[in-house]
Amino acid sequence: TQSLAEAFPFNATKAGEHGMAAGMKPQPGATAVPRSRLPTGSTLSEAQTSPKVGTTAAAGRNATIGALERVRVDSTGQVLTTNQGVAIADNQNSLKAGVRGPVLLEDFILRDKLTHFDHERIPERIVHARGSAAHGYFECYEALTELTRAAPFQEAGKVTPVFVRFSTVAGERGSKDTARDVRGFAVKFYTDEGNWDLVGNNIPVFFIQDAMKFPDLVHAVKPEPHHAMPQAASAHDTFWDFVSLMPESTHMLMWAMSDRAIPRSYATMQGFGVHTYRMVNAEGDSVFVKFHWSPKAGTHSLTWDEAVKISGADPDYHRRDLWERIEGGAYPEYELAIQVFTEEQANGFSFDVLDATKIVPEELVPLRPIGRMVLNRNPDNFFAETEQVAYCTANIIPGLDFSNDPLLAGRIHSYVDTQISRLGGPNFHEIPINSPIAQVHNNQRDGMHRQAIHRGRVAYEPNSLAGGCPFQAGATQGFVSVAARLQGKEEQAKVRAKPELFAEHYQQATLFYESQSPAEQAHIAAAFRFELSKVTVPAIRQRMVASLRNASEDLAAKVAQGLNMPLPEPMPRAVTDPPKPEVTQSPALSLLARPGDGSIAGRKVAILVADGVAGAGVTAIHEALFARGAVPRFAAPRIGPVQTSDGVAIEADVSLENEPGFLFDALVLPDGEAGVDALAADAHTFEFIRDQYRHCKPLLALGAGAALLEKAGVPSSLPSGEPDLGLILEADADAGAKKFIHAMAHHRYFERETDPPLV
Ligand code: HDE
Repeated sequence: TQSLAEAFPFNATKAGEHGMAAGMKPQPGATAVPRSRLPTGSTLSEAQTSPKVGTTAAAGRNATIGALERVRVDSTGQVLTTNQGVAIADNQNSLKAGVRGPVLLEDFILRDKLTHFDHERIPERIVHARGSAAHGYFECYEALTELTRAAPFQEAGKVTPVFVRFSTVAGERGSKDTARDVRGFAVKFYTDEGNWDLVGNNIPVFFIQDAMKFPDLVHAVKPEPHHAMPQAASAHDTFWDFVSLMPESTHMLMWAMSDRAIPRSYATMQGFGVHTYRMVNAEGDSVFVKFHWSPKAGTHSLTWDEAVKISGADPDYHRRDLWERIEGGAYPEYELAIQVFTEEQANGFSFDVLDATKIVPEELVPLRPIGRMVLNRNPDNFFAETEQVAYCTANIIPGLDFSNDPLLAGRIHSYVDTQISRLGGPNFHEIPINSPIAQVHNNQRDGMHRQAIHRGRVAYEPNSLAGGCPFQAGATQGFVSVAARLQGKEEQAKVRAKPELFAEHYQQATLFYESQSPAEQAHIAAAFRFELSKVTVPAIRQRMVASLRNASEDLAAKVAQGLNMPLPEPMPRAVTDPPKPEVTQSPALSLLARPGDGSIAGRKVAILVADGVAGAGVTAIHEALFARGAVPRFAAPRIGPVQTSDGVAIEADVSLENEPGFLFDALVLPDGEAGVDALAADAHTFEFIRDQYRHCKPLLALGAGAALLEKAGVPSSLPSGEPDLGLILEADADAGAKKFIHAMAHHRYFERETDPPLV
């Protein structure tokens, strides 16, 4: 018998065709950085043995693992096949009539491959297209049976698996992570009684009050239709044209121009349900609730200059951070809290709780913590899970219900509607990431891509032929809507109108601005200045500043000054004598109110090194940071081994050009004259230092390293003359590490900031 190689001499073996490289197996554990230096499971440099590169999923406390196991594919040791399972002998050459002849139509193997490829893309989400997600669990602190019969809250310690997707709103699927934008915070709870989706944002209010206006808002913020610019940005005419004509946006604009819109990490931002929802107990009694997620790591954001630079160097900044935190074991964690109030209380508030442009201040109704959520497993496959997941505000379970918020009503319709076209038909609930753990039994049948194989001849209810199954659950088990009261004749008439309190647009915008720290207020003014300076039509700028005068004269004056324009007359108000607000200062609205647990886990630190540095000191710092779960990295002019003056072995895992300084949360400068001179010969060093300083991050200079600070023009004290607590000069590495770790827990040193920046 003839061998294949003899039968097809022109069809060389695979290894031969690709050269020797294809025949070489990757070396297990071959990474640039010694594994001992990376957090366990880190993907900073992926080991070949990593569960992410291989085919075995990482372990995690997550009941969805079992359900997804059925559809996991492990190709280890398997041959290539077509989609019909036919083994493919040759995956390199199409079938031709002769070696130099035409390709034959009968090549079903080529057509199978190309046809599938041609249809690999699905439409992206119309908003929130760019996102990243993770698996995890929600754990309830105590039974909430007095408030709700919802499954996740029925006993202390009850664990419910979740899948959480974070997103930006305006940008397309491939856009940058660090745009100034609202972040989506969507949680799918796979509860025992069906899926509950809490589809929230990282900002507790919204731009508009009624779903009727949503397509207009989105059209205004998306790239302008004639030239499709700008991508992932609100700093353009159409957005500001729309919002300046929509005074109800003012409160949301305060949040969107604040540092909330440029979070440091998905692990350091809050999440909010936004709308008022209801909790319903087993007796059918209901209360209003607002949902709040607060990160255990505290709320921290970027500075604008930093966000702009990061978007160039690492557009995947937040996606990478989320992935690496989970791979490294620094699991993002959030506490869930509710604000509970009755309908009667709500009727007495100075604002309407059905108005999504209003918060319920924490000082008016305190937060009650009810559980925690931990994200501990990365998806196996981005498309199958993160892209195909379908969240929907209509997905609620017994024990929860909606309020009459008109924005929420539109959402209850919109999500399923958009998903039917995005995911190709009405059966997307069967895609593994969307299917509930609770079993699905109903008489819905057929449609595109049906997976379930329903047996029997009965597809209707009531029936006797199937013994009446599946049967109605009844009020004790099934979902029952709260019989919401309709109050008086006026509410019962059909109207296109809004409640009176919806017309007051400024008091909570004022509350937000006045509750910020001076640094945060300065950032808000600078953000308005930046965004409006990109607007080309002066009338839009004037209208916006005129509107801001109703929220804050201080802010309006700063913005007008920043835009070099006279202060316009205030915009006429719809309501001149609004009810007195209950709260005029809400410290909880400042990001500084939630500093976190003091941990530095997951934070990235650059340790600059070059040939000639003193190795022992920087190695000691590296170890101290690593021991606390931070991610220290040696950055040198070139990657690879560094010749230290004391012979301590150091391997640089990043270079000054491939990971610029603004990608790090903190910076260490080494001791050792020769090494310091080598660093000073590379101008990247000074960019590193200046960016770290300008972005108000902690810096540690060991011994001779202090000379670099001076050369970079970094002042040794604050503009006020006070000492700069984020700037640490130390000869001794152990003492330096201690002070530095303490300084990192404080995050940022905004006292350094001047406008314009001096460094
Ligand atoms: Fe959404 N929104 N939205 N939205 N939204 C979508 O659903 C919509 C609103 C939010 O990670 C879309 O499947 C309308 C508020 C998140 O997959 C779409 C209105 C809040 C996500 C849609 C709103 C949100 C979406 C796009 C006004 C915070 C991403 C694709 C009535 C509480 C979920 C899709 C994910 C996604 C409609 C307003 C949050 C088009 C009509 C308010 C986090 O259906």
